[in-house]
Amino acid sequence: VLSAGDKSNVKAVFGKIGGQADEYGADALERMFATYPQTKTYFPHFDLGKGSAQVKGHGKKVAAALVEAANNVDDLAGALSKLSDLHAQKLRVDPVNFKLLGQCFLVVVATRNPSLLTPEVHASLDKFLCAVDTVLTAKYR
Ligand code: ZNH
Repeated sequence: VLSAGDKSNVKAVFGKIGGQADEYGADALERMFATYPQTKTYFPHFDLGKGSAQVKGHGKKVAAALVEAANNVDDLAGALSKLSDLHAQKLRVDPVNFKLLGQCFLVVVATRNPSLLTPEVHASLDKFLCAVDTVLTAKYR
């Protein structure tokens, strides 16, 4: 459960990332595909080469979903309801992969904005990403 402090840390992170969220999203995906190649199996229809326009476009969508979630941190289930349906019913991404993307996102924040990711903020952002995972995989039955 995210405390009030976690919520304000998460909002502060996305506030700082601001207009660069798209790039963070694309970097996180690129890192996930490179570090955990098994995740590429969900994107057979994508060009996954470095600088791929498809990866950039997808990074933008993922980042927008995270921003939306951060803006609705008190109602993640509501904010992510459609995406939750999509991942459970259509995409059927194995839940383990969400942890991998979350790790990659944290590393991207750490490398692009080292001073931002204090241990406290790291913990809050990790909790937030886990809460997002939980919602996106909640309808798998
Ligand atoms: Zn996912 C899709 C988000 C994770 C896989 N996604 C998607 C989208 C979004 C997202 C927003 C778009 C939708 C529409 O279009 O409507 N994701 C997300 C998030 C997360 C995720 C937020 C976490 C955090 N995913 C994931 C993972 C995976 C995935 C982990 C694997 C690995 N997705 C996916 C796919 C898709 C998606 C495959 C589809 C793509 C295309 O376009 O085709």
